[in-house]
Amino acid sequence: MPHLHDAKIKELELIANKLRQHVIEMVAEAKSGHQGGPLGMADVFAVLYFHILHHDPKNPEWEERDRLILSNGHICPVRYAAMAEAGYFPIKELMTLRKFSSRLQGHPERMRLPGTETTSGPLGSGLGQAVGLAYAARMDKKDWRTYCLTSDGEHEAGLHWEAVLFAGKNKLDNLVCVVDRNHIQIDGDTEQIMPLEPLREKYEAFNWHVIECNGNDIRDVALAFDTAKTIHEKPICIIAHTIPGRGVSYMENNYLWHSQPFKPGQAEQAIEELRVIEQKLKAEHQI
Ligand SMILES: Cc1ncc(C[n+]2csc(CCOP(=O)(O)OP(=O)(O)O)c2C)c(N)n1
Ligand SMILES: [Mg+2]
Repeated sequence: MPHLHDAKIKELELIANKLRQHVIEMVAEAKSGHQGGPLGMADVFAVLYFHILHHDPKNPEWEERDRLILSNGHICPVRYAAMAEAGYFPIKELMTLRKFSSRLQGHPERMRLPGTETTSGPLGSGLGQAVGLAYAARMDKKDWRTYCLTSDGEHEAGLHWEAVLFAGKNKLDNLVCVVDRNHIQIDGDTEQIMPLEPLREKYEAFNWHVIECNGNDIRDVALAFDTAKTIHEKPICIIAHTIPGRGVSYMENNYLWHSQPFKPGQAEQAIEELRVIEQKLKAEHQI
């Protein structure tokens, strides 16, 4: 099992913090967009783009790259932030989020932005696409892996479970489905609107290997992805338990921050709180 050194953990924690700051600045500038999911998933994106994925930001169509499918397209601000930090495009382009003719639309558009792999937004459809890619990789005897990020709310779509069935039947061990288990959707708590539990047991019943992790703990997230690479004969589901709005006190666990415009002063407060966390991380790690 690859061991992550403390220095690498700190580096990833600081990157996740930076991604969160970008998300706030982007959505504030756009005057619309999603905050809860992107902030909750910043640690997962930091680990993926800066530790797990085989990719080449200067050559997004590199044939051997791992494929990252963002099924819950609405959390794309954090993907754009991770891509910019990784070198896919200039960081200043992040401020064009949701603007007319921008490559960074409110939901990702593959033809506009190389590296996004799919156009997404209609929830429930990403895993089916990811399953197709993983199946094709196996047919072509390719080593690249497919990662599909999904939200908990989109598990209410029947289409998603068809893909779960197919992957389980075909033992797609080159496929990882990550669930952002943040317990919120637009209108409130998933368990009140359409209960998903027992989620782990559901995936296991469909012949998947399930790993649960604290999605806001870099070490735990990295361990989950590294462990996934060692699993054979089953597709892997990583249930990442996250806090929506992570890092901003007034947003955490409040479903209203799935998406809503900032009121005057709120974005500034969010940035201030994230900068305090950044300074604390730097002081702890003597950077
Ligand atoms: C098929 C489809 N139906 C409805 C929507 C509208 N929609 C966008 S986000 C969302 C909430 C889904 O919950 P989740 O993705 O868990 O929200 P988050 O945790 O990111 O706040 C809905 C219903 C959509 N994008 N696609
Ligand atoms: Mg959710």
